Amino acid sequence: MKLKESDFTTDFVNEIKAMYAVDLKDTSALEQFIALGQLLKRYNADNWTNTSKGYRKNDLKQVYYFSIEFLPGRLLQSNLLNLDILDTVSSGLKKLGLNYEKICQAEPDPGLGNGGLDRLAAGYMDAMASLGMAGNGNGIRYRYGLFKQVFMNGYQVELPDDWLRNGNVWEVRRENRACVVRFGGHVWLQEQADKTLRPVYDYTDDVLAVPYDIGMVGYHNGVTNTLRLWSAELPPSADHTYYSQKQRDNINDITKVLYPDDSSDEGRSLRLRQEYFFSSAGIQSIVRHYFLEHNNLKQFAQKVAVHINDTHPTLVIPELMRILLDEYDCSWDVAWQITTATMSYTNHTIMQEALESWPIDMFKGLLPRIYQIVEEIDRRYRNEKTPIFGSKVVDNTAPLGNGQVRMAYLAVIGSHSVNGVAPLHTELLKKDVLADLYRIYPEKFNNKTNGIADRRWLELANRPLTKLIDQRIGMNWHDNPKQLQTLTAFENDTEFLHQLAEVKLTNKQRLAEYVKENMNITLNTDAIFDVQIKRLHAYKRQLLHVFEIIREYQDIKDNPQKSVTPRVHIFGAKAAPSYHYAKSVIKVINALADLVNNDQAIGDKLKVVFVPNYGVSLGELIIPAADVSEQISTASKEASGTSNMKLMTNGALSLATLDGANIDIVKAAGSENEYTFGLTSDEVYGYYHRGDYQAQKFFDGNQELQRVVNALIDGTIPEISTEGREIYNSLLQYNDEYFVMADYEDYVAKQKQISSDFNDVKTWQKKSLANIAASGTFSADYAVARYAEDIWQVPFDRILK
Ligand code: OX2
Repeated sequence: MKLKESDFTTDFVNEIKAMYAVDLKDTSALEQFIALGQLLKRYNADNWTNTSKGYRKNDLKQVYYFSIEFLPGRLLQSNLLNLDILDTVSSGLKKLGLNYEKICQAEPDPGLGNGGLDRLAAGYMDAMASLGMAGNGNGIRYRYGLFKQVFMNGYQVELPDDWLRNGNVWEVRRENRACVVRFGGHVWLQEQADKTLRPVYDYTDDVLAVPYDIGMVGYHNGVTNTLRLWSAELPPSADHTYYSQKQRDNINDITKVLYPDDSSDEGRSLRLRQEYFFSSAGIQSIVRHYFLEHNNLKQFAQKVAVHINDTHPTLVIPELMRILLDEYDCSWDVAWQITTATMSYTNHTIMQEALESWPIDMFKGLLPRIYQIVEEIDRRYRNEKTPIFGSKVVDNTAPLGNGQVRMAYLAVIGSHSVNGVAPLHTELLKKDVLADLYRIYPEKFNNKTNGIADRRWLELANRPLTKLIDQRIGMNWHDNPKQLQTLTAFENDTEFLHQLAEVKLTNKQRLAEYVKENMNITLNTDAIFDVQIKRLHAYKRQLLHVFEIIREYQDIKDNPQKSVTPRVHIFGAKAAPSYHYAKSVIKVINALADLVNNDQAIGDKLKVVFVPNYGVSLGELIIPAADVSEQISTASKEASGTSNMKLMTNGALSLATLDGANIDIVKAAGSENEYTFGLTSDEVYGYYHRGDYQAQKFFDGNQELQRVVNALIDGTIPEISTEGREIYNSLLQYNDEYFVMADYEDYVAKQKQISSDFNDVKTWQKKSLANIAASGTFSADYAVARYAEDIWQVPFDRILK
């Protein structure tokens, strides 16, 4: 949009006056942020209205991306960038004597997700809008986010993430679009006048689903799509009907807190209610919207695509069936044809614990009509497939089995497309996790490698690098990130490589300032910044990284005179509140940090920083400062990974196993520009099949490893006697489920190589450049374009070369 700086400053001052009735100089940064957000919403109002009107007028096919979590990060800067008014607004604010950075930081970071899955969903919303595609998001408006992580005595403590405290300036409450979601009760079939049977629901617990819409602003294209988040409230009858406090609480609880856990059984019934709540509300609203422009269901699947982001929204399948059968009198076959043609599903993990299933009794009690429909899907599936594939295969893949409703199987059976998120992951789905279903429906399976919102992670998070790239190759890459590839022309340009190093230093200084101010640790910005940021999980193997730190520590202590390449090891990670092992690892890292950081003999040769409360905003600070990107999951376990892509585009070199999208990163940037190590996925499966992995053998055969592992239990690291022992036992008594011991030697060898290579600044920067140049292919714009072409069949405007 066009905006004159003087118009902006006038508008802003007026906005402040109207909202707060005080002078500008008396407002806080938070108030300034809210007023600015309000003003942007107004500036963008026509775009938002016209976008949805345009989709309706042209009767465009719409995609609805269902995800139980979205992790959008702060929106102020990305909205300013996408509206093309970032410079005008920041300089206008400066003219008014305000601090633009501070205003940006006053925005709360919505804690509406917990990791890569949710960040991916938010990135795809941005990409859909930027491609000019009719894409909508559908999720839950959690009153409280995941949790705010603080460390007390090195332990993770979870505080409530009250992100909505001051409201959410980007949202619009649309009470007139609310709908009722029913739980529990009895279902029976009532004969109608025309002798047909219709289900009738008695004694249900009704919940009002109220949508809050957030505008998803497209990049320089005037498009604004909608992310719709549902809030659970008392139904309209509440004024006339008595609701006990317990009933009220039950309703309010549905959207109160983001389910913090992917590893425990607690609150499972609440989680199931959350899943049905947003699935049902979303589908009801889609059907209602479809019938604004159509008077029969014939074109439904040509006009609507529903995407199931991991299994949590799988109940959209029986819910759409319910509406078609019970409210539109469709026959089963017609309803099933429409439903499967509409639905598509992405699987994000091969980890068994994340393949959701619900005890039938719980499911039936909470969702009796939906259960009847799932039973019928199951019955028909068995009847159709058993004669062809035999009862063993069908038993293993049917929606109902072992007393459970199996969500992943239901999602595959009820969708026309099933995709994994990196080539290796998709192959493992076909070969292992969903092998039987792949035999039955080979045509459904396809791969869509993940992508990241590069405008956020490069253009916004790393302004110095963006400026440098613009100077060299112009700005076309902003529209077509693959054009970053042209940077390779400068791979031997000493001046450019030097400038790259300067940019990195600037970003490291920025991070060092934050660390000094918030953690009182002084960082040596000449050191290698070695970064591991992701959820804390055994398979991601933060422990292997810990071993390297212990090794470095012992080495410096043993050889105080030896010259070493200084290191700063940086972690950011939240552990699920009930994930005991992960919390022990956090305690160990913090205790190790205390030991190392306070040892005079170590000085600034080695530092360990565990930044608390890692999230999108901290990622934006840490990632541009990274030299090394730790992507060290046990091969086969990380479906894709996305921090690997964000770090790559900011010029970090990957230290990586051949897992997930690491493989594709290495291919794109060239293996000479990354450090790969460890067992391959085939080797890991080899151990599984033979059953002959012996961690003890690796331990016995490597004295250095023995010393490192013993440091967990011999008092080297103070105050971890319980946690150290648990981890020690997980390795030696329980045979090291994630092959840390097997990969140790190769990992350490690569770490040593890094320490030596880092000293050759020019060669290092050349490798860094190769990463930046090759990173464009991991832009979410391309990923979403492929979803649109292959799966959703929705048109989009932008041509991506
Ligand atoms: C994550 C996967 O673990 C990660 O590898 C992937 O990059 C991300 O999803 C986005 O696809 N919960 N989180 C994930 O999967 C599940 C389930």
